[in-house]
Amino acid sequence: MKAWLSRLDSDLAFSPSSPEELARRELSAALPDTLFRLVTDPSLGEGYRISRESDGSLTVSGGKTGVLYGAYALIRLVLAGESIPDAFSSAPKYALRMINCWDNADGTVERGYSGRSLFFEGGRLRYDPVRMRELARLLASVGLNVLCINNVNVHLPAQLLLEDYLPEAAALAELFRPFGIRLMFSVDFSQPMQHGIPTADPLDPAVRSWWKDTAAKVYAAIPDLAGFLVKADSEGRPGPFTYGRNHADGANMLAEAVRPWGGVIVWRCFVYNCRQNWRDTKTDRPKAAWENYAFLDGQFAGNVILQVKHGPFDFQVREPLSPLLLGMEKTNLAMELQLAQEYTGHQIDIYTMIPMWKELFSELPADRIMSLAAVSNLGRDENYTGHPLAAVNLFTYGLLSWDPETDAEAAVSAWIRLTYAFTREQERALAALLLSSRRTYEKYTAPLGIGWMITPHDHYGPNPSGYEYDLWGTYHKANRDAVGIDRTESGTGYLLQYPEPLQEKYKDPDTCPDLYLLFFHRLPYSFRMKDGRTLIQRIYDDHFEGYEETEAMAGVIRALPFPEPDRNVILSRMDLQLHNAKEWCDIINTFFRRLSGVDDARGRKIYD
Ligand code: GCV
Repeated sequence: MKAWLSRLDSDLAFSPSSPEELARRELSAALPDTLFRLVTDPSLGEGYRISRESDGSLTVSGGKTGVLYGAYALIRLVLAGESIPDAFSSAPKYALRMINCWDNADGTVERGYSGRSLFFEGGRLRYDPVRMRELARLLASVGLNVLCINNVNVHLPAQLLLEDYLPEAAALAELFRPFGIRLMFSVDFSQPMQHGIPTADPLDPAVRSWWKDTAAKVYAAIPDLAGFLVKADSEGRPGPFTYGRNHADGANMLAEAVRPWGGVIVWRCFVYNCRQNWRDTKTDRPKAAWENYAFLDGQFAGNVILQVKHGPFDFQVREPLSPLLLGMEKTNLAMELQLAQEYTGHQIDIYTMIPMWKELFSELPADRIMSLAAVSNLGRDENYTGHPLAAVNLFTYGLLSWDPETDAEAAVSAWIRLTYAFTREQERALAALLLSSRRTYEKYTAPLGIGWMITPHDHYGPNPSGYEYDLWGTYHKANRDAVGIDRTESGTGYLLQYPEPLQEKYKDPDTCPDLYLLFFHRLPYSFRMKDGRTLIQRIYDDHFEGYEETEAMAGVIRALPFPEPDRNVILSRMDLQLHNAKEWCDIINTFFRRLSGVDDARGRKIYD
């Protein structure tokens, strides 16, 4: 058993028949000296209640899966060396707590940094059942309950999950079921066209009945399938626009097909013009999701969930909350996060996400979303996440999707305690490092919310103008005088998509929080920041600081007694991160120095 359950030594060679049986076996192994009783109380649903009886025994009550979540909550406490309170209870805030894998049938993983797919190889479903149970246990131990196993970019033959490989997919679903985890499949909107139907028009009767028949067959094999995940009209994927239909037409057609079986359609809102002409100053990519969906509010079926990326671009280090998440009050919404470190260091650089997620939640009204999704950072590497420290993101994502009030520091410390046998001082040092790692990465990469200075396509390492004359709509327009995009009313108008008080928060460059400054404003290098520094000096300072902080981080990492094999992986990746931070620092500072002609006020080395 790996990651944070490495000290849970119970045997996973058995195949549990139900969450209750699993809970019983897990508790007996982890708390061998404690008497406990499991009580199934359907009224508790996924929630649980734990109480200590007068004889010292523990009663764990919960719904069908609630008992399992209760058991894992207890086990987490015990493994972390915490005392067990006399009574406590909990229930998840979000109904669907999803992991979206971008795994392809050929065994590759799009934006995967932890090895090949855990589920596919050679065009087929192929997996190690013991590892699957290990994975299921990791996910269940932090309350995650939906696993979408295939890429939203559905490539042949992955789409055959619904057809040729359905029996294998059903066997996989059975394996995950006792862990309270339901599978979900990404589907290709044009799939009926592979069956002699000349169109995928969502209003076409033949298309509608193909999806209904297919859903009936799929649900006969996997009655508890969570539903289908759809990327439509996005980055070349097929969708309703081809037929002059909108996304409510498309999503509702699929929703009708899965409704009899209790399924949902999770419909992604990552729709924008990915063939933009960089000369066109009217189109502003962050506006796209709102423009494509806001007017459809209230028109989606009850079993459709719109899944919106947390920011209006695409998982950059810093983006404001997507206005779509604030706007669609009559629609079921899920927020999409990305555990895979696509733009945030490829699981080479240390980047702990929970501080960022907490910022997002602080701006999201309490009941606005009903589910959470995260792009997986999992793969076939021994440790599942490539970098052992990247597991903290999966762990804390689970806790946060159960309870968004989860405290960042407490969650990170709990992960450390479960994963490593450290002293309190070592634990504090690692927690401080992890909690500040996102800010450090932010400092040595693109400045002040501008994003996109990363190497195109691969998305690791600096290339400040790499996307500048490309077709993806991701421009910073740095010239010798200024940098950034004016997205206020006087510019692209993106800011107008926000309600108050957010418009007020961002609209004036003198009061806009520094870290979002260049996301919302185009400013001269001589602009005075709130602390009196010029913008250009702040860019230089941040980059030097980011590198210095990475050097300090390396010192802490090297001194910590990580066990093997983690130590070796962590140290070698730390060296790569140091190199990356140096490249970013020097290249970005040189880029701006060459453009602006302004020297560093502190006389540090910036290359000519
Ligand atoms: C799955 C970005 C990524 C793509 C990803 C896409 C998406 O564009 O670079 O790899 O495709 O987002 O979220 O659909």
